[in-house]
Amino acid sequence: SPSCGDDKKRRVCYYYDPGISTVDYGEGHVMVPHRVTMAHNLVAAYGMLGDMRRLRTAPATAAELADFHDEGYLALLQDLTPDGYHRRGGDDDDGVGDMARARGIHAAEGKGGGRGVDNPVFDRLWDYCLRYSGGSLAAARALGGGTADIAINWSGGMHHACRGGARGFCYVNDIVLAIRELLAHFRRVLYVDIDVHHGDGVEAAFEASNRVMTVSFHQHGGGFFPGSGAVADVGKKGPGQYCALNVPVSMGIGDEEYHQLFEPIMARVMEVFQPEAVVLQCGADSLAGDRLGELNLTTRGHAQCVSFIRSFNLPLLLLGGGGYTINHVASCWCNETAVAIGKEIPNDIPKHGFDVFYKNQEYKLHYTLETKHLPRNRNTANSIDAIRMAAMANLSKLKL
Ligand code: TV1
Ligand code: CA
Ligand code: ZN
Repeated sequence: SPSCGDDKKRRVCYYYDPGISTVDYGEGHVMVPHRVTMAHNLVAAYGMLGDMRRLRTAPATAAELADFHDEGYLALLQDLTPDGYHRRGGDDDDGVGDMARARGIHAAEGKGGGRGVDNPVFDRLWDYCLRYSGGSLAAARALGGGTADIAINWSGGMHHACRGGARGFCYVNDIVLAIRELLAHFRRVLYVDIDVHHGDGVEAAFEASNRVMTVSFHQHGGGFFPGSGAVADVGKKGPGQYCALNVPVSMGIGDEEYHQLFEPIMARVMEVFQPEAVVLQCGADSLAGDRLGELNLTTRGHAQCVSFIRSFNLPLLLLGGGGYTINHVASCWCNETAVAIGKEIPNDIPKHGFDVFYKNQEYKLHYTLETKHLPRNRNTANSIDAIRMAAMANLSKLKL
């Protein structure tokens, strides 16, 4: 089947920390960590846990996070409490103060209309950061130590977090931490990001390096967050220039056009960059019917990215990321777990404790939506060709 790539088996390590299952960004927030628990329960219901090794995942330590993050920011993350006060005292006491706001964190505004804040302080925030980062670090170590061919952490993939602050629902950048771990074992690491948003935090962290290439596919234009990641954006002059590649698309792109970009561009990236390991951020907000994203990928089209990257047979780290229609997200990551293992799984969702969540997709893994509910495709054959040619031109300038 085209969605499974080659049939060769891989040693897959799977990291799931149940400690994230009850984490709550606050009422009405679109980011729901529980979707990872739903994915995990689906993976279990399909009988896939026995096909993977599950190694102990310990929460990361503050010292491990300090490998990338600013110590002052980490101290603040640890110190803030949801009621808007500090555990140990910091700046003024007007709730989540100026110091926090400067770091991108805000008191959750419970009352009033409109959308809430992107990065609220919630209960067990620090513990949550340690757990999802611990999973990505453990996964990177399994690949670095050669004990796994593919390592999975669906709770990771928080690509917007910066060295000194939170951004776009991301507080700690587990991807940067994992890549830094991989760099201890591999000469060159490729980062690929199919989340609907630009992977700006990871791109910025490795902007000056020619040992890490970052490639992001994302929705762009019309004020879509974060707004960066134009095709001309290849990084500052220096050794890392052209080691950042951006593939912006317009709303409504479907599987066929997406893969007219993804496959030729990624095949060329593999040729020119010759990575020794790959990190694939599998943000599921690029799926059709997402609450935030406006692309039209199916679960098969999304998984085709995973199987295409897998077919290069390099140590591969699979991470989660965005994804805001949570039954779609769980279906997507469960199916991609099957792709990682190299197993065919039936389309009928098995009966399990969470199957009610899949009622409005008729209990099918590969859900379908009515065309009238989908955003109009604003891409044209010409615009796709132009983006592919511009991306290829950038790649031809990469000299290592
Ligand atoms: C609380 C409650 C927060 C409801 C945030 C959508 C909400 C959004 C909410 C939301 C929302 C964004 C911005 C505007 C920047 C702001 C995990 C100038 C219905 C990786 C992050 C998107 C995506 C941030 C993260 C974006 C990821 N969109 N409802 N917030 N300000 N923020 O546009 O890449 O998926 O939307
Ligand atoms: Ca992206
Ligand atoms: Zn996203």
